[in-house]
Amino acid sequence: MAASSADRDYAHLTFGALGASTDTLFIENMYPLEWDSTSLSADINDVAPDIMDADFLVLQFGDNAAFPDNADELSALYDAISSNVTSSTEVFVTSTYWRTQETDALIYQKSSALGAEFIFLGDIFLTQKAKDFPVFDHPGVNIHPKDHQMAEISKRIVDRHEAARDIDLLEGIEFSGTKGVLDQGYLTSTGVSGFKISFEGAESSATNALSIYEVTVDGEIINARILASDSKAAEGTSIEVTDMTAANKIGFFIVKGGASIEDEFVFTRNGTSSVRGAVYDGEIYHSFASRLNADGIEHVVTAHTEKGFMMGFEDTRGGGDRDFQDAVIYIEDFALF
Ligand SMILES: [Ca+2]
Ligand SMILES: [Ca+2]
Repeated sequence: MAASSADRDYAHLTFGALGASTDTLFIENMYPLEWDSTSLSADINDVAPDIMDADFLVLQFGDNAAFPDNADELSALYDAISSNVTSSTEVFVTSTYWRTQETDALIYQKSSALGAEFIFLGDIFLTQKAKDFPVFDHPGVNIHPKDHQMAEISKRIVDRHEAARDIDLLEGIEFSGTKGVLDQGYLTSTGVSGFKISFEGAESSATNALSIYEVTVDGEIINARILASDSKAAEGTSIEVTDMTAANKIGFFIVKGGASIEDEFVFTRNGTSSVRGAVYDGEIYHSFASRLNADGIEHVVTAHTEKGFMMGFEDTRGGGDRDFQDAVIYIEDFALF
């Protein structure tokens, strides 16, 4: 950590944003336990009373753990802490900062088992060079999160705290939580591995095709493909998606009225599309950015759940009943993107 002063580290910023006194803030640097469990029991015993008393707990481990060599140590660390967490504590677990996918997959599992909110940080360091402050001579220190990145980490924790914790999408019931895609930075392909999309129950008078595309680093939308021509009919099934180009971002869209998996959708940067060469004038709603939607509003909600990364779509122009339950999918193994 390399904030310019203690009050600019993310712990102090988060406590300030929550209106909590920093007198009640307890910070413990436990990084040696990420690779060495020798003193695990004794060290956990030392902090156990503070963990058990905490109203708000943030766990950030993994950047110092080699994978797979230290997977057992990292796993044991989470388990030891988890055994001291009570149900009255609001728990947040962050990904690695320097984005280690296999480690993140393990952390995500531990986070789910703990019932914690998982917060992805792995895209923040990519912005670091452009917003470096302060600058340190030592390169090892310099790559740690500094003031701007600390503020971003804190913002993500506070935003998640304020977002609805339990997402329950119900037919015809307006969804009142946070809309849009959480952790879009996580929806990025490494090109080395696929992921699985499961279709869940959804209710709508319309048939909705569920579809995916990639967004290149230059912002071009490419490789759009229909995954299910009728997401309702696909309920209970899943599909594997592979062969995405590394570093491309991933967006989903629904085509109201359905579409054939043989249809070819071509998007321009502003989201207009053509199908089989003709301009498509039906309704399409995108997860990637609300500006791509004809009505300019969000048509998707997302949440990290035990079943994977959930995504729910609203299929009515202008929002309709805003139940975001007109096409629902879970993205599994997304930690391996
Ligand atoms: Ca709806
Ligand atoms: Ca609905």
